[in-house]
Formats: sequence, structure tokens, C-alpha cells
Amino acid sequence: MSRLIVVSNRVSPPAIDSTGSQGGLAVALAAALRQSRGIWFGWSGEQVAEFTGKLDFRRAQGVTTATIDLEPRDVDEYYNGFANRTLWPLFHYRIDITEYDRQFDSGYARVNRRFADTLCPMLETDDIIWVHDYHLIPLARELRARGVRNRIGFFLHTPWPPVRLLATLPHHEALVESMFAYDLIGFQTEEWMSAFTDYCLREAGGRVEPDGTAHAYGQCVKAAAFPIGIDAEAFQKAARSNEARAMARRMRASIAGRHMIIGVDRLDYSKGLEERFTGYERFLADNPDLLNRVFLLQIAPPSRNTIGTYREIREKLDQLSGRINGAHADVDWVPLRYVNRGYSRRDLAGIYRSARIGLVTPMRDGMNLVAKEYVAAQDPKDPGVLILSRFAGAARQMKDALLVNPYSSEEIADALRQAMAMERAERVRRNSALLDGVMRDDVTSWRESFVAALKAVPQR
Ligand code: ADQ
Repeated sequence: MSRLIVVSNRVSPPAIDSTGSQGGLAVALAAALRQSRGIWFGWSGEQVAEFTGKLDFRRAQGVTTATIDLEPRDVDEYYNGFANRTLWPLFHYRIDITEYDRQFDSGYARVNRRFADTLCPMLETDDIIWVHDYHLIPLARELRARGVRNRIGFFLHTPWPPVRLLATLPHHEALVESMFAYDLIGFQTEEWMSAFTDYCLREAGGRVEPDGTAHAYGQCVKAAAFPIGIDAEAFQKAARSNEARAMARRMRASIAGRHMIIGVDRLDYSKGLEERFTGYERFLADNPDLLNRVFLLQIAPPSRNTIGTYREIREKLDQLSGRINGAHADVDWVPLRYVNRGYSRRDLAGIYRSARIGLVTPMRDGMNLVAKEYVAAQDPKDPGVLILSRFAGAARQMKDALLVNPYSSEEIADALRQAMAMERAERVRRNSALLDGVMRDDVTSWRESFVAALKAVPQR
């Protein structure tokens, strides 16, 4: 059996910890790594004064991880720079805050070379290599330049932007050309995939076969959509755990007969938190009869704190939440509870289950797993209602949610009103249809179908 080699920017700790704090992706990949005696390779998250390429191997729960430390300059230019200040905003259609800086370019190329240099000596002839996400787009090209002929697949967790947006990136051609060193490129949805094939046709002057094989730059690569899922069974189990029940009891006491709306997101501008708060403010203004009968709990742990745009959004949200509570709060009621910390998966499952409405309104999202977790955590006999942005990749599969345009505070307010009034029979019908999809298209079937498609590509 060929080994699976997973490569990602960061490596999740291999310990599958008993508090259920590890996400579905890490668990799904760990299962495949364990079965194939594979290795998970990436950055340790640590910095050293000078890059040495020294590998730190660890083994836990049958999974081997290999990590390297990076230099402060690498972290600035590659991680905080090109990955998170150039590609992340650009791939989320935010060219207004995308930073184009040559220094970032060279740092990104350098770290991808460093990854290739350290990974190469570890590889065996029939290993299958699976590279994850926008941090490592040119990695396959670097590996090929070092003589690697193994099958290499790439999965993009974010959206892929339309041609006109991508064309604002200096050297966009070189970035796309480097992707032809992969054998298979996976996208979350058909929409992101066709933005990529569109580029191959219109910018690169290539052609695309009906099965998604793109030909350009004298090479070819297969593109396909593989919508990621959650570890649905484990999440349902987490929702029935003692910790989740205790959390649900705690929430019930604090909800005190009102309806809770829940939002759970990394604090990121792509998640539409500002617009969500404004939509909720609008809902409060439009529905005076519902004041004191509902509240929004928004959980948003800070992320990427060292980047200015992330500090700015945090300040804006602090102001907005102050404004909403200042205008509407009463002595015994606060309309918006805004919490900046993380919770274990079991606690989170208990919180989701207590919420009458799951409000998931990203402006743009590769998939969005919170929407799927919310559905999996519901009590099937008396479930809550999912309100979902039509611009999340998940909206393609989750048609039984209330789909909204997150740019419109009226649509958010109307959907909240509709969800509040929804009869139990309709809630049950919608949740059961959504749950079928979440259970069927889970993270294991995602991983298996990607790996099977990669194995089906003839080796170079
Ligand atoms: P993210 O942008 O991080 O992922 P998402 O898919 O919503 O977005 O996943 C977030 C995960 O973090 C969820 O599992 C959620 O439970 C967890 N989380 C968020 N806040 C938390 C908190 N306060 N405490 C504990 N856990 C919390 C990227 C892409 C997405 C894509 C995923 C997977 O941007 O579009 O769905 O990768 O491919």
C-alpha cells in the first residue's frame, strides 16, 4: 500500500485528544495517515534565527509528523505576507485590501523551496503526496524540479477567484502555470473550479476537456470539485456527550426562555461579522415586538492578530457591539453577547444545540464547516434553523437552509424573522434533509474520493 504524505502549512498535533478539541480535518487525515503509515509534514509554528531544515519527527496515536522551524523573515514574508496579506484577501474577492509586495513574493518562493528541499529526501517512489491550501501552491513545481515523479495532488480550502480579480496579481501566470506540476487539483465547489478552468481557457489560451482536464503551457492537470465535510458522526456523538449536555444546561439557564441565535467564526473579514451585526441591528429595529425575546451569541476567537486588517475588524466589531447594546439593552436583557475565545468541540456542540437559529453569513467562504456542525448538533425532534450565506461554498449543498445575501441587512433581518416564526414541522423537515447531506458527504468520504481520484491518475 502506498504511503500518503500530507503537506500543509501547519501540522495539527497528532494526539487525538479526549476533550474532543481536534477538528474533523485533522482526524480524517490522521486516520488515512495511520492506515498507510504516512507522514504529515509542515511548519511547526516555531521560529529559529537561521533556517536549518532540521526535521522534528514525532509519533503519536500511530501518526508520524515531521515539522520544520522557519526564520522570522519567512514568517513575515511567506505566512503573514504573501499567504495572508496577498492570497487570502485576493481569493476572498477583497482586492481592496490585498497587498502586492515583491518582498512577499520572494519569501513565498523561498519557503516553498525550503519545504521541497526538506521533503524530498523523505519520499519513496510510490508515495502519494497531498498538498493543502494556498500557502503551498508552487510546491509541486519545486518537487518536480528536484526529480520527484510521484503522484501529487493539491486541495484548495478557499475559493478560487474569477479571472479579472486574479489578473490583478503580478505574476499570476507563473502562479497558475506552477499548478500544472500537480496531477490533480481539488476545489471545494464547481464554481471555484470553473473559475480556474476559465483562467486556463481565457488567460492561458488552453483548453479544458469535459472531465475537467485542463491543457495549457504544454502540460495538463485534472481539476475537480471535492466539497469537504465534517466528521459528522463524531460531531453528533460530541453533541450527546456529558460535556455538551452540561453546556446545554448552562445555556438553557442563561437563555431564560428566549431564543438564542448563534454565530461561531474565526475573527476574519471574510466571515461577514460586521454585516451580520448590522443585519441583526436592523432586525431589532424592524421587530420591536421581539425585543427581549431573542439574543445573538457571537463567538469569534481572534486570528492573525499581527496583521493590521485583522486588528481593524476587531475594533470595528467592538464599536458595533457597543452601539447595538447601547441602543437596545435593558436592565434584564442584552441583545448581543460577543465573546472572543475558543471552546472545545463538545462545548461548541452543546452551544449549537441550544441555539434556535444558526447564523452563518460569510461574504465569501471556500466551504464553511460551522454550517455543517450546526446541523449535525441539532435535536432532530426539535431542531433549530440554519441561515446561510449564498456565497459560502456550503450553500451549493445546503439548499434547505434559509439562503441569504449577506450584503443585504434587510435579507438577514427578514430571514431572522422567518426563522423565529418557523413551525416545528418545517424545522424538522429542513433539518432532516440537511442532516442527510452532512452525514453522507462527510470528511471521510471527501478524503477517500480525493485520494481515489489521485490514485487513478497515471504516474508520470
Ligand atoms: P476556516 O476559514 O477556518 O476554514 P470554517 O470552515 O468555518 O472556516 O472552519 C472553522 C472551524 O473552526 C470549525 O470547525 C469551527 O467549529 C472551529 N471554530 C471556530 N470558532 C471556534 C471557537 N470559538 N471555538 C472552537 N472552535 C471554533 C477554511 C476555509 C473554509 C473551509 C475550511 C475547511 O476558509 O471555507 O470550510 O477551511 O476546508
